[in-house]
Amino acid sequence: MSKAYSSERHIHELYADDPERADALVWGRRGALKGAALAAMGAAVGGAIPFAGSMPSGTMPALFARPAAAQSGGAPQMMRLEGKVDLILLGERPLVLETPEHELDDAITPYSKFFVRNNGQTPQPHQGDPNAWRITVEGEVSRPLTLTLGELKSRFQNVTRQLQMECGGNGRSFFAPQTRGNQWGNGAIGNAEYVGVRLRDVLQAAGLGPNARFTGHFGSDPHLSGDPNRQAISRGMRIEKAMDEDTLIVWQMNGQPLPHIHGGPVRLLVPGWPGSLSQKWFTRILIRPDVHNGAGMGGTSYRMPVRPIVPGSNNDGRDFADMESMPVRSILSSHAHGTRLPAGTRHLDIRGAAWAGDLTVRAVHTSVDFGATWQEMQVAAPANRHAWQRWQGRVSFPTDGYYEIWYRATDSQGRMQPHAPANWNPQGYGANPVSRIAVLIG
Ligand SMILES: Nc1nc2c(c(=O)[nH]1)N[C@H]1C(S)=C(S)[C@@H](COP(=O)(O)O)O[C@H]1N2
Ligand SMILES: [Mo]
Repeated sequence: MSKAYSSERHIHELYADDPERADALVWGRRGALKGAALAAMGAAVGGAIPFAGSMPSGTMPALFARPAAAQSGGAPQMMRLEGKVDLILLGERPLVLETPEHELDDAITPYSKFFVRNNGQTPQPHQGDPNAWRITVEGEVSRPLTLTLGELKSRFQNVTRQLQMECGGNGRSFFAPQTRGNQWGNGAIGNAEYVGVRLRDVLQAAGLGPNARFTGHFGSDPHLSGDPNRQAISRGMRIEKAMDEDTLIVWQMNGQPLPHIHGGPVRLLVPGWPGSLSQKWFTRILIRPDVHNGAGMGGTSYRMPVRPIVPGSNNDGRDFADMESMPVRSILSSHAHGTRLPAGTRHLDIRGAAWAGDLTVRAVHTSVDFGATWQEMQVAAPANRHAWQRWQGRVSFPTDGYYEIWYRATDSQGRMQPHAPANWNPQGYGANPVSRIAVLIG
């Protein structure tokens, strides 16, 4: 919470230590916020709560909600890689860096603000001519191929696309009970402009056999243990997604050679599906008759319950299904959580982005009265299929005080971000609840 304001300590601390007890004290048994509790909460958030009357019972003010990235309840730890802004450090080994949501304010995410997710060691940067980098295509093909980057560039049609790539675990921190893995907020997303070739064109050159039904992806990054016989990550997908015109092998990001940390010289870019499919330091694709069995496949990895399971329960994931198109999500990028505005501010122009896996976003709505009323924002068309969509609009505040801006998107099939994350699963995929930021006026 950069730009956050301080507030009376005791309720704040109570929320940090024991949110359930704090909630019970504030809301009491009848779940109505009034009298002394209302005054206490107002004091704690640093201002009156004009729409307290429409706060759903049991709602923890956004200001007290555990900062997504703070594993231990404290302020998130930041890290600055060369050429990047401060990103939220979720893990050092392997290196995992989340973009603060309000930094995702560019239509095209620059290198400096692009999240980083490694599963293994960061490999040594490729030495020498990048055009000599080789990839192989093998398995259920009639002509196994080895192609240099130079050949990829010259033999196949080069395409330029803006594509969104989102970690399968984006939003994981919103699950309760907490699930294992990096506690992402909404910032494991980037929308960059890539140059590459269609994986489809390369697979057609290799000639898909009659049993070509799935892919397996390989990269050159060493396993965390250093064991050369183990993969850092090696995921795969249905052949239909490999043949999608937006699934690319890319070497350029935002007009520059693909940066090393993002998989340069060459990576896969599989937009709209879990980011783990977008193999960095890409060396090999195996075409298979059956589902791939590499690291990150099977069990509960990137797999979701088909029938809901009891939150917090153990499950080996045998009956789960591989996660494919990512669910609808929105971010608010114009203002940080905890923003303080001058007394008398009555309107605020806000903006952000929204996306929905393979689908598009039909609408984005915001609420400043805890979801009692919603207002439709303007949503731009995507630059191309699989690019995110920017949204903007104006919200109004009747008086000074503590507000929350809630925001939620609806996809082209009418599915909306839920009020609480649905379909709890052991590794915390697909949490896309309505998001909110706290704003204090005066
Ligand atoms: N070779 C390799 N590719 C990889 C990974 C990895 O650890 N190694 N991480 C995957 C995951 S889980 C994600 S979300 C994206 C992150 O890409 P980025 O670091 O460029 O943001 O890369 C994917 N590709
Ligand atoms: Mo990921």
